[in-house]
Amino acid sequence: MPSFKGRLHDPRTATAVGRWLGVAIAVCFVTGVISHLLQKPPDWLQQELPPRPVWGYRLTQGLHVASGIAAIPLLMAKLWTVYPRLFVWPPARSVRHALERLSIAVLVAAAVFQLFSGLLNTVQWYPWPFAFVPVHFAVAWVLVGALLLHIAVKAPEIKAHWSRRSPGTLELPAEDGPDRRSFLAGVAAAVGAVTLVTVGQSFTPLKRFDLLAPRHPDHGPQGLPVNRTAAAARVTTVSTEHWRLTVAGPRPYDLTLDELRAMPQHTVTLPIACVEGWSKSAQWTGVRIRDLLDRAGAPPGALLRVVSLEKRGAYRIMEMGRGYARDPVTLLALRLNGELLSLDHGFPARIIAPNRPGVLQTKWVTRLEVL
Ligand SMILES: Nc1nc2c(c(=O)[nH]1)N[C@H]1C(S)=C(S)[C@@H](COP(=O)(O)O)O[C@H]1N2
Ligand SMILES: [Mo]
Repeated sequence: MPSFKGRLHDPRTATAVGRWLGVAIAVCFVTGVISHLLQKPPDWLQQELPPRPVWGYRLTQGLHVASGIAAIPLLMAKLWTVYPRLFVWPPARSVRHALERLSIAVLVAAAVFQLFSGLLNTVQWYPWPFAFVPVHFAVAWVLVGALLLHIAVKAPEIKAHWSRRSPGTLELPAEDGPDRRSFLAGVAAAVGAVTLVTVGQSFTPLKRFDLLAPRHPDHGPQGLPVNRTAAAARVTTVSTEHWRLTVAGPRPYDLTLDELRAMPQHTVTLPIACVEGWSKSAQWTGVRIRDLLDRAGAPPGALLRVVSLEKRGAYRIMEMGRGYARDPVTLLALRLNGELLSLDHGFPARIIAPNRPGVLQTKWVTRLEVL
């Protein structure tokens, strides 16, 4: 059996890398749960979701993707540090030992799966037969469960190696030598590098360095990226003459585009924050959803359903709780950055609401239903 006696494979190094990885996974998990609740709220929550702060989802989802990306080099460093232990012989010394190793197998598999599937989702590549969202969400709980178990099992070691100078009970000197310091500096540099070349996709002050993220906040028609183009959604042309906005409610009505343009227009600055990690703030002009609902005689607490012209597609129909629907900055937008919406951005009308995932900013809207 090979023996690994270097400082880089000792528990102090594993603890040092492990706690960074733990922080990254914790941030990723919490922001991921927030994203899931905003995107697919359970019934009891749907009417309670807060539309403020307007940049809330932009921040949490930016952190979700950035912490996930940062966790990739951290996980690789951590696995490299501990891999000699993954080959201990005999594989199981006792029931307890067997269970502990099994939990490590689950932990490693879940961590690799989450980071890999999340990364591929940011480039919209789905080389698997299952639906990404429910599986990514379910495995997150497996990962966190296995991680808590791992931390509990390793608590004595983590405690012993947490600080630089540990008690003299260790086989190896705990103090940091140049080798360990260089290794940790290398890991930190790798984390810094992958963060720097991707975080500009949502943290726009660093957009100059956004070299590896799949989207650049400035690349796209009207200064905004497009995830699903009109062509992909098969909304090839929209006839301005024939398009109608239908509002179904206690006092239902239809509006032509000209009638909609004749209603009071409002301009707001709100970001689109895609679940895949990019986000960009823009100026939107259009009619308040609240005004459209009032005109239909909707009660103040009504839930709203929004339907797109798109024939099929997961984001054709969207529901919006009262917090968003009554918010003065939630618009049925007709203009983007001073110009008419382009077809790719949802011409003739799209939803823009604060503190919501991009997938719910429905484009090519044709129908509002008061529920
Ligand atoms: N009808 C419809 N609206 C949609 C989508 C869609 O697939 N269909 N994609 C959403 C997604 S995932 C995002 S991030 C935003 C992006 O808006 P943009 O293309 O105008 O930047 O639109 C949303 N609106
Ligand atoms: Mo998106």
